[in-house]
Amino acid sequence: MENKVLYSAVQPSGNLTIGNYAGAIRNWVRMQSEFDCFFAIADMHAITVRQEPALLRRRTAELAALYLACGIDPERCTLYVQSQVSAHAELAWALNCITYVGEMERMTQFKDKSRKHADNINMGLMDYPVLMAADILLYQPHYVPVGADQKQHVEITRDIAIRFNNRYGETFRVPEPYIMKEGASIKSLQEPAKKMSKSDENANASVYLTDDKDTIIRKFKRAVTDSDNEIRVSPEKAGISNLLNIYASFAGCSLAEAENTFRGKGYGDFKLAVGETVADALAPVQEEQRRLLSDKEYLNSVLQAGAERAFKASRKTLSKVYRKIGFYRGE
Ligand code: ATP
Ligand code: LTN
Repeated sequence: MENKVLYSAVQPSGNLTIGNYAGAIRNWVRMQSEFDCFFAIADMHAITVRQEPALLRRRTAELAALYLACGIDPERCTLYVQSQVSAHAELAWALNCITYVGEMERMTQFKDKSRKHADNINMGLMDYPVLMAADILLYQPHYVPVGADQKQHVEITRDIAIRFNNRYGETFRVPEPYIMKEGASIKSLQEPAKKMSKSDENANASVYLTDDKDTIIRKFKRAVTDSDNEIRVSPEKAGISNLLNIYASFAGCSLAEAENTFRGKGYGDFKLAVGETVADALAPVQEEQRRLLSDKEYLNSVLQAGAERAFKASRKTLSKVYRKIGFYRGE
């Protein structure tokens, strides 16, 4: 029997955080033996907010190197850059024409980002979920692993797929979101009600994968906690709960084990231990990413092979869509 198909992507829109790592990339590595995986670098999504061109280019390479450094195997998976495969933009157009403006206006991320970028509420920002639906549906995946914040986008993808199938006949597989539990939502170190995000303006709120050990420890030492001194998971203790979650995720233990490890300890020692655990877990990945970035020839060859494979798979779906819609291809 053929393996089930899995699709996911990350935007090269900033320095990746430990949220992206624990909530996304690291889990994919575990899944590649079980599934046929497509992993994209979503540079077309990244330009829905302003990007400096040279930086976007550099971050795309860095993200590709990071995928590989984390253990994504380019022989087993299709790793590619979204803008190198034109079917994404093409399918997005077709899907735009069966998606309603009202649906897009109601998306949580659109509302958040419109508030944050009030001077640049462009069409792409609103259309973001449709492009994401196109990414996914082109490859007919069974599962789409994402962090909890992206679940709504996978749900709208399902709605769009079902709508298209109803209107034009069975065309797309309707994918399932695959939400990771441990590490599914890593919060900001400064405002633990918010998720940790690579575009946060406060550099102390996020731990970046490029941070060195001293920086990581310093950020954890400054993490917001509370005024009592109990180390346990509780809705009233958002800061401490977040640190326990991060620890569990990087030490590879359960939340209950993390609580046991630190029961009776002070906040200072706890924060130091979390910082050291994260820094030590990241060190080998950082080293390998640096090595790969100095070998651009290899990196480019991986991405080119990935784009070729993605091109073939995506054309198959796009041709089917164009036929169903009624685009003339010669009678
Ligand atoms: P931005 O700040 O640019 O919106 P982001 O940091 O939220 O970016 P995305 O590119 O939107 O990151 O997300 C990439 C992947 O990482 C997604 O699967 C997303 O759900 C996951 N992810 C992002 N932030 C976190 C987090 N704090 N905890 C767990 N997973 C996360
Ligand atoms: N919007 C996603 C990145 C993304 C994605 C996708 C994720 C773009 N296309 C397709 C899964 C499937 C995000 O994580 N911000």
